[in-house]
Amino acid sequence: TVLVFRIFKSKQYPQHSIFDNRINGQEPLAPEDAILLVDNEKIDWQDYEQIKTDSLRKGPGEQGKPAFLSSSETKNYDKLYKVNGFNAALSDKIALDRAVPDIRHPGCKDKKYLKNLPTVSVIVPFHNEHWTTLLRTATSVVKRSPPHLLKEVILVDDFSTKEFSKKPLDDYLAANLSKVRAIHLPERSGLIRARLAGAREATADVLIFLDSHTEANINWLPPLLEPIAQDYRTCVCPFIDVIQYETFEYRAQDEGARGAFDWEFFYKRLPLLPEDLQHPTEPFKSPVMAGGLFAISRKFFWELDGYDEGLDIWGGEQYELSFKIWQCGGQMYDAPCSRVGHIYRKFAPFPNPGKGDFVGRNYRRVAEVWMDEYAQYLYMRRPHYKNIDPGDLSKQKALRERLHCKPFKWFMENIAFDLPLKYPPIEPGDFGVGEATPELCVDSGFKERDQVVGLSECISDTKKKGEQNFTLTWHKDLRVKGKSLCLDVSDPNDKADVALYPCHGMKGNQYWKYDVEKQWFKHGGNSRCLDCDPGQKRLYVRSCDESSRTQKWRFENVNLT
Ligand code: UD2
Ligand code: MN
Repeated sequence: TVLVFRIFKSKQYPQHSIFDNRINGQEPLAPEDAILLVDNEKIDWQDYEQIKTDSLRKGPGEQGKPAFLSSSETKNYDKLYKVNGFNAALSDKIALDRAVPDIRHPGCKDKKYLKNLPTVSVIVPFHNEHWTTLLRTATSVVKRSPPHLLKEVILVDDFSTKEFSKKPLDDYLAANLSKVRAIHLPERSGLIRARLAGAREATADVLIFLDSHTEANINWLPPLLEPIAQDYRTCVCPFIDVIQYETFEYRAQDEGARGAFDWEFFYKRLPLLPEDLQHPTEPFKSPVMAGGLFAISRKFFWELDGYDEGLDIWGGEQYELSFKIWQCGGQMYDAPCSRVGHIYRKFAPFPNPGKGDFVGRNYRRVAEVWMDEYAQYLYMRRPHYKNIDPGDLSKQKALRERLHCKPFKWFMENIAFDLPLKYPPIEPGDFGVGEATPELCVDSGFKERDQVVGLSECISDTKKKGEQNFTLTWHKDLRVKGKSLCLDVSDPNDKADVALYPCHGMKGNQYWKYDVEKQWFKHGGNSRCLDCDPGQKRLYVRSCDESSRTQKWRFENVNLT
């Protein structure tokens, strides 16, 4: 193995050195000239014994299979649903340490990671989280983390009113989960200040934030930590899987996408880039995080001054931190081999805590501090934001100055370069795919195998018809969302039809390569391009032509669920 030298500027940040300042338990080096020897040996971190015992588990919800309540068990169903927004009665029936399915890309199983990884503090804010979903979060983290990497789990109780949140929780943790402790905030502080309170208590090299209704999947930690060990100014997000709110089934939401937003600040996703699809198990750059689940070095988090403390209750903090990371010298990645399940609730069960439009105010703060002239795109959709008083922003603006952070224009042009400025539309006619076909989208029209695919008017909110959601996967095929049908061209002739065929993942007739620059969808080995006749709403492939206006395609953003 090769030894590399790493030199940390520990004079400046002695308390935030990324690794504990010692090697193999020896006495810490003097912080002034700490030179850390890092062995770049890589190892297989997977816990094969646990994988094997987990594979044998049987019972409700085991292996992430959908579970159900029997008719005699539905007594508390309604009551618990109402206060949680998910089937909490069913959660109580499922083991806290249940086995989840290994749905990682097969290549993840062969991956090795640095032997020498930083330690972790996991921080989980919660407000009135249901007992068993909260404990399942903590249990899965402890169960699936190498013990010497996991220093602590801090549950931050944001002034919950449910009875177990105080002493019963503390007692349970003391008796069952020695690494997990709860801190109880004296007033409702919102998730942002709750995360900050947890981060201030945390002592490990890396902070990992999770929502209070999550489950860590197999070997989730090393893929999150390695990019940070290599460069401490890196934030890494896991893939977020779906724990279905009704059945607790554990499944993937898709095969990965780059995080983004529309100009009403709804979280949206952009397609992976061609180079990302080339390496499906490698971390890829993502413009913004979903918000709840990410790893960041403690040192970098505090260099960025954590979150803006003026952000209240819920919302907008994911944009604040993402913009800050990119604009102020960091980078953000999604790591496909790290997966964490999350319950996307059916509805939000919490009443507004009497704080008015806190989301609008949060958005205004983020826009004013970080988005420069691009803030107007937000205000165009939501003119009333301009009338909200954002409060004192001097601290945030001073930070931006002090860290010499880049302009938002840089972020838009270099990181979120494919985020359309016209999304969502202001005028109905604004909405479209491709320059020459401003109102037409590829539409598989609920057709079946072997049937030809065409174009139809893009679906707007008022016209809910058509089937226009596709996924470009790492197989480089284009799948109809939610089905295993792919866009397929078998005819080698000019203007060959595009038809639906079961996805085979073998490239060939189903191989599509998106050229970001030219906005072409190139098909198969013989390099034809996706083309159309807007008049006849026909779709076909033809030889690629730089001057054609009917060969330029754009992805509209795709909704999260
Ligand atoms: C998403 C994020 C969430 C956060 C939010 C925007 C994911 C999976 N989830 O919404 O983390 O970024 O967008 O702000 O990316 N909580 C408190 N105090 C409060 C309200 C919430 O502690 O006043 C806790 C809550 O118990 C949970 C976490 O904060 O653990 C996130 O809240 P959520 O689950 O309601 O947010 P979600 O998933 O809808
Ligand atoms: Mn959540």
